[in-house]
Amino acid sequence: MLPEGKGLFLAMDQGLEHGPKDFNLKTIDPFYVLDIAVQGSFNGLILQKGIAEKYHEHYRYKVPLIVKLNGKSSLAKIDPYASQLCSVKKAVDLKAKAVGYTIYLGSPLEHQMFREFSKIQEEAHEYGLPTIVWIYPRGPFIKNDLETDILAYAARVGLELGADCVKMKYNGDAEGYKWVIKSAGKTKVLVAGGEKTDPASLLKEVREVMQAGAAGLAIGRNVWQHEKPLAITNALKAIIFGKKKVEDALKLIK
Ligand code: FBP
Repeated sequence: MLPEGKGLFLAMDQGLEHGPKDFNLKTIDPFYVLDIAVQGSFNGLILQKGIAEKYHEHYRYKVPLIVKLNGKSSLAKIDPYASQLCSVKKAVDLKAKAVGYTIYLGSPLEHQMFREFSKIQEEAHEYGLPTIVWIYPRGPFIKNDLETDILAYAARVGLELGADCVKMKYNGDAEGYKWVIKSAGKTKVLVAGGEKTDPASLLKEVREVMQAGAAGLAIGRNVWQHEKPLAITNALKAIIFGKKKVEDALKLIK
C-alpha cells in the first residue's frame, strides 16, 4: 500500500460527505475521477461501497481500492458521528486492499466510533487488510481542531487504537507538525487535501508535511477539481517520492 513507505491516494467520497457543491457536470460522473486514479497510477482509490460496487470494472486490478466503511452527510447538524455503512467482509468481497474509518475525536459520540473501529481493526487485520483512520477532532468540545497539540493528540489516539495509517489535516505549522507525526509513532500519517487551493500553496504544504515526516497524502478535490488533474498528480508525486522543491514541481503543471 505504501511503496518506499510513502503513498498518494485519491479520495472520492465527497458526494456523501459534502453533496453536489464539490462537483460540476464533468466531475459528478464517477468515471471521470476513476479515470484519473487509473491514469495517475495512484497508490490507492478511496470509495464508499456504492461506487466501488457499481463501477468496479473501471478500476479493479488497475488501482488498489480502499473502502471507506463509515460516513455521514453534511445535512444533519448534530453531534459528529459517522455510522458504519459497510462491513469488512463486504470490503474484502470488493477486493479492497485496505479499509478506512472516520473518528471524530472529542465528539460526544466518540465512544461509539472507538467501539466500532476497534472491532473493524481486529477483523481487518484477520483478513490482512491495513486500516486508515480519518481522525478529525470535531464537535462542541473542540475549540480549535487545527491546534498542534490537538492534532498530536489525534495522531497518538490513532496509534493507540491500532490504526496502520491516520489521515489528518495540516495546520500550516511546519515545525509543530514534526511533533504531530512523532506522536503517531509507527502509525503512518497521511495528510488530507482540503478545499481546492492554488497549486503553489498546495505544493508548499505538501513539501512541509513530507519534511515533517508524513507518509504522503490522501487527497481529493485539489486533484479532480483541477483543470489538469494528471499534471497536479505528477507535481505531487515529484514532491512526495522525488523530494523535489516546490519550484521544480510547479514546472510540471505549467
Ligand atoms: P479532500 O482532499 O477533497 O479534502 O478529501 C479528503 C477528505 O478526507 C475526504 O475523504 C472526505 O470526503 C472529506 O475530506 C471530509 O472532509 P470534512 O470532514 O472536513 O468535510
